[in-house]
Amino acid sequence: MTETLEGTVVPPASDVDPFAVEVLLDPEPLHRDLREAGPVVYLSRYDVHALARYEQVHAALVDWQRFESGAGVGWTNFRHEKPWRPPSLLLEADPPRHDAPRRVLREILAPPALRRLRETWHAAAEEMVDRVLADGPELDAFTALAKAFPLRVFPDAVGLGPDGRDNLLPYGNMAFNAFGPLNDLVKADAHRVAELSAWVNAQCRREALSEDGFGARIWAAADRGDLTHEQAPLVVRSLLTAGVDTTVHGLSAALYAFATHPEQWQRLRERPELARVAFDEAVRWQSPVQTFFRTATTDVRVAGTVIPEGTKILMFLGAANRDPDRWTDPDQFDLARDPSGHVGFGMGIHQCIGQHVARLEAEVLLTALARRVERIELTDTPHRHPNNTLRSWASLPVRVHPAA
Ligand code: OVM
Repeated sequence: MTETLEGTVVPPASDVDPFAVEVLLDPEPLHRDLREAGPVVYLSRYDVHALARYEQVHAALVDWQRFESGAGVGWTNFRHEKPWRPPSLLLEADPPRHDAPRRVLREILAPPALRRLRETWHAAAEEMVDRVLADGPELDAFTALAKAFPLRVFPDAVGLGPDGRDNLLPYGNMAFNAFGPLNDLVKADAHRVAELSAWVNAQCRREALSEDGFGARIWAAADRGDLTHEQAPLVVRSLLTAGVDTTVHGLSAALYAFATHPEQWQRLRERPELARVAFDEAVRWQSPVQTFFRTATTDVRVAGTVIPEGTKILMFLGAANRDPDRWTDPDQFDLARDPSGHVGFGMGIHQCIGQHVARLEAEVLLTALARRVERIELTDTPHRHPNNTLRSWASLPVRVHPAA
């Protein structure tokens, strides 16, 4: 860091590519380097400023006035480039436009509204775990549990029809890749953009949705005048974009954590009420959503560095969640810690609106497993699936030891 006469700090520069496949598959070394380099690092390859320390990431997340989302939360700057799809009314909007959609969806996904799902989801988890265990002790926990469970319960809760549900994960994978630069991961999806978008958009129509799901509630809010009828399908689209891959890879993170920390699994078995905290700790430890961008609405001074108006800022949520200045033994997955304050769900006005849905999925699945399984161990190297934004998985081969 160099201090100029005016007290303005020239940040360290790096030509590293945070979206290179090797980095995406193993991001922790880069996170450490960026945290240690300084509170702000200039990434020359993408002409953005990066924040990797908890203090600065947290401060940027809660300062929506100076760190806007409306120019997109990916690398693409909507002020200059056309977004790949109409911007999200939640994720890619700022107050006041952001507020009505946020209020409507928050109500629909709030804990009281989820109570009616608990019984059904609990039963679904018990049934799935019984069936998986009946198939023998060796399984791919990614495919058989982490991926299967959200797909079993969430699309029904939204009110989707039975056809084409296998488009959900590819669509989410594409949407999360699209926050990164136009690299090979984005290009690999390009041939499916039109087809997958058409399917998702069709599911957002009122006629495509059952009468008792989250989707129908969004349309009912439009009938009440809380939203316009033009906004309703876009809010449904947010559920379908942000609600599937995130939980799949978040549950994977939790299962991976327990497969590699048997003493923590023991603790969960003794106190199953820790399931929710365990999930949050897994989200802190792995940060399924690794990064998001913001755009400076004015020349913003961060720890002495001036980030120019209109430029992008890359926030490393995963690095902040393991910042040793904020967390004791940050690399340890530990149910005894209080993970609250982690930025794995973001922070501030855009903080994950579906987090209660995700926690409920995790709670019912982990408690069903904890009752029946004494130990989970890896039988082979788990495989990651590279994505520009998601810390995602391809396989999680394990052996489970059924409880007596
Ligand atoms: C959205 C949305 C919200 C959060 C994450 C996300 C693809 C999308 O509103 O569409 O990731």
